[in-house]
Amino acid sequence: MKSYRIALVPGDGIGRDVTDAAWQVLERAARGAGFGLEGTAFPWSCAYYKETGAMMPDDGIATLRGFDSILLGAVGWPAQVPDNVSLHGLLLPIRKAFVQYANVRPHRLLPGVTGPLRKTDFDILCIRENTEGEYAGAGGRVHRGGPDEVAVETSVFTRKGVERILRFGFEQARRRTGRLASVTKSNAQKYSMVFWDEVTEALAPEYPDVTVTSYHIDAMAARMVMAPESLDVVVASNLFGDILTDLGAAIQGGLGYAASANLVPDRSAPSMFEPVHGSAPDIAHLGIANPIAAIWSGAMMLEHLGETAAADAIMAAISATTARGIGTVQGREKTGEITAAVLTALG
Ligand code: GGG
Repeated sequence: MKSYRIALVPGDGIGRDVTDAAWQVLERAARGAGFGLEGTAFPWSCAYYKETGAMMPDDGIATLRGFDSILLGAVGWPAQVPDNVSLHGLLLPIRKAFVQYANVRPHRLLPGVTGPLRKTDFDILCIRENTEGEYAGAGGRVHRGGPDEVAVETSVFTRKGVERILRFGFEQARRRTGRLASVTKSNAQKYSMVFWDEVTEALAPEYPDVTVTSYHIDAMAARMVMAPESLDVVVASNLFGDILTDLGAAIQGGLGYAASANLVPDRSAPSMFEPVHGSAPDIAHLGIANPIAAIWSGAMMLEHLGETAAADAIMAAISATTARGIGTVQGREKTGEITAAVLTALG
């Protein structure tokens, strides 16, 4: 029987609650489809940092390299570890080390879920550049604490990095409705974002079947609220994509429904799958976190592994669950009840 090795990194807070839920569903779906999943859990988290002084061990990346995929929960426990330390100690190094350059985040309403908008017929695929840009970690501070203190955070946009994420966007658009929206702020940011626009224009002739339109980030934020049905594939830099996908989560009913895949498109290293939400320390381990985003992320993992039937079965089970109203009102059902309903729907 075919079997996949999955690294489980539940992380912090509700990351543990929702990863447990997703894993139950993934194991059931795998059994039903006749393949195996062998999960190995790693305790890397803020608690681990408090014990060891690092979010993961020195050989953490080398260890993860031996797996087919990584399923991550959430990172951050600001009362214990500053958020920038935890993010730059675990999530961002994994994305960068494996060159998981395409962060793919679908935004659409599940049956029975009511978002805040009157328009409900949208299906947006946000693609966020995931390895450089504004999260490159380049910069510094001088004259700390004094009146002349200066902080500089440098965005890094390489031709290789911009070209590969735009190509990925064009290819996704080609598979869907042939519409690509490229997001910049090239009126104000005259180096990096003008460069991004130039690369977009240079690639466009290679994809004559795709209509590409450039938007400024501010206009795109308004469009996602006012006319989400006008959008299909949206490609943006690391920071802009991070912000737009929380907006995308909001219009799809909340962060409890926002799934994501950090993809290595050429499969030369493991991809990582995680809900868009954070660790929500205020509700950690109360059993009230919505596990749907994590379960959906798990379905994206199976899709990436080539187990399309099992991925489709999970998505059908999620839809059947929300169509019954389960998991659609914040706090009404517990994490375990929503998971049980998805498992029942899966059969
Ligand atoms: N589920 C992943 C998680 O912990 N997200 C919190 C967060 O702020 N992530 C920043 C990022 O995606 O770059």
